[in-house]
Amino acid sequence: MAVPFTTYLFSVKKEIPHLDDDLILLLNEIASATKEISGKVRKAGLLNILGSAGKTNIQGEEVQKLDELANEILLESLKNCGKASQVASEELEECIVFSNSGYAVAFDPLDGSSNIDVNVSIGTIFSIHKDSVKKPGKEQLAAGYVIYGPSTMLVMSLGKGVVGFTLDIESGNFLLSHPEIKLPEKGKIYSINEANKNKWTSKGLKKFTEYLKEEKYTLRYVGSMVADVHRTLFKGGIFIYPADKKNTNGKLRLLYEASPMSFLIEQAGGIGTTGKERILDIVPQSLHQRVPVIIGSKWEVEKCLEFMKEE
Ligand code: P6P
Repeated sequence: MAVPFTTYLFSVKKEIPHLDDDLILLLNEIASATKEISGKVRKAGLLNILGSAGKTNIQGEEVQKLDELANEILLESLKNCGKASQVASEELEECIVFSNSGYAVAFDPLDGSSNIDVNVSIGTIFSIHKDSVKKPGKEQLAAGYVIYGPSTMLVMSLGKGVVGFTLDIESGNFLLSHPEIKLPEKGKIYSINEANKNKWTSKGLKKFTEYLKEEKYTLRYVGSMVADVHRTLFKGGIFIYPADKKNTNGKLRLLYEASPMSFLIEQAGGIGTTGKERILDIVPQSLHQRVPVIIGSKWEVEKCLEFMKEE
């Protein structure tokens, strides 16, 4: 039988110095919280938890009922497990401090909420630091996401490569299904919301996407970062959410979207940049800071940077 999540964590403990029992407990808590979220997502239409919660969050975005529920499930789990000192959530204006000891966790409880009501893949993204969420992404101890797609998968890195687990409905366990996820050096897919093309602030980026079309690349854009990055991780290529005239720092948030996803992509052999700097080098200035995101296979990201430098 495939290795269960917790068994896997204990089996790699000796190879990963920072993976202590507390971090294993914390990761296990996050995994079980996302199992509960997965259950709710998969029968949302029967539980009257689809649609808007009738409020807007700190981002100025309309909160969906499932956003709120996922946030509550994660907060409750992280508080009760006693291994998180502070948490930051996309849905909360400020950090919540649980105690003065434990790990710092930043998460997007349900990313891609505009897709919830139309049954398209969404996900939970998490990032774990030693003691503060406001450290550069390169200091993450662990980062990952759970994608609620045709199957529920947990994809994670502890700083030594990327590994994937699939939720087995019968046993209720995340079982090891992808022991080593490696990003292809080059892909044939690019992922960007071309509807915003006339608002992009980089002319080089426009030329890059035109170049990809001449090179017969396919465009795939789900509109859930988790789904678009998951496909990029497995198929290669590039995912971009650039700066535009409306979102001058891009739309995606550093702490719980750009940074954990860049960590995974780099660990899988790719590159994560804003177009100007490595995402993992950025020292966060604010909790909900946004950054432009250009992540994916080395070949495409380096080619994109070449075009952006020419402008
Ligand atoms: P747009 C979802 O709302 C999200 O935060 C990410 O998951 C996704 O990549 C992006 O926004 C989509 O934004 O403007 O293309 O709809």
